[in-house]
Formats: sequence, C-alpha cells, structure tokens
Amino acid sequence: MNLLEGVVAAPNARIAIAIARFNHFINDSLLNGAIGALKRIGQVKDENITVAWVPGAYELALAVNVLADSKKYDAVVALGTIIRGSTAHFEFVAGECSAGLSAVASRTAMPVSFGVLTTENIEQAIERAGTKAGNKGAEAALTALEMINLLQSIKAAK
Ligand code: INI
Repeated sequence: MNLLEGVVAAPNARIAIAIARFNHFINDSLLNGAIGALKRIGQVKDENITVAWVPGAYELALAVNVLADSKKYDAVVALGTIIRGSTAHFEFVAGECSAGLSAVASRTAMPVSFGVLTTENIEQAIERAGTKAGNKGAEAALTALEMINLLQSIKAAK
C-alpha cells in the first residue's frame, strides 16, 4: 500500500493571505489565528507571509487568482466573514466567493484554503473567530500547509 499524507510543518513555505475588510472586527481575529498557526505550528517564517486586503469576500477570488498567477506563493489562505442579512445578498456573495476560490485551486493546482465564515449572525461568527468554536483562520492556515506538503508527496511518489 502507498500512503500519501501531508505533514503540517512547512518551514520554507511562502504563504499569501487574502483577507476581506468587510466585517474586519471578526476577520482581524481570523488573521491573528492564521498568522499564529503558520508561525507557531507550521514554522513558517515571518518574511514568507504576505497579507493582501480586499474590500469584501466577493473580491477574494479575484485577488487569489492574481496571487496564484504571480507564482510567488506556495498556497493562499482566504479569510473573510459573510453574515446573513435580510436579503438574498448573502447567497450571492457566499456562493461566488466559495465557487471562485475553488475554481482558482482547480485551475492552478495551488492550495487555496477557505477560511471564510458564512454565518446566520454575528454571534456564530465570533464563536468561530477564536472563541468557543475555535479559530477558522488558524484551521485554514494549517490546511494550506498540509496541502502544500501533500501535493509535494504526490509529485515525488514513484
Ligand atoms: N462582504 C463580506 O465580506 N461579508 C458580508 O457579509 C457582506 N455582506 O453581507 O454584504 C459583504 N458584502 C460586500 C461584498 O463582498 C463586495 O465587497 C461588494 O458587493 C462589492 O463588490
């Protein structure tokens, strides 16, 4: 049996974080969680982390697309928070954001992790940004590192 699995530590990885300003009071906590996990668990160097701010989650896919094409990064972590309102806006922003990010990953074969909260209310978002339901920014950061290592193992496998 051949088992291919990615470890999490990636000391030479170059990581871009694309983050939305909309709901930044939540996203700032996702960013802190992501950077902390990259450095403390992933052993990623501070100088190898780049942060790109976009206006809202809808713009994440475009920015991630260009970051991926720059070939300067091994993975991109997308961070944002989309909170349901009283109109259908949430569905469009969340749907396009998620589909756009996965399209970039498929097109480029570069890991793009989805650290975008899609919640019914602010309380659910706070719970997932470093309080009782963990920190989805940190989880997304570690997922990106695991995928970098997994893809390298797949390519190196005989
Ligand atoms: N952007 C978000 O990141 N989160 C939201 O909850 C949100 N809502 O609900 O409106 C949101 N809207 C802005 C959107 O991402 C775009 O920036 C805007 O539509 C301009 O393209």
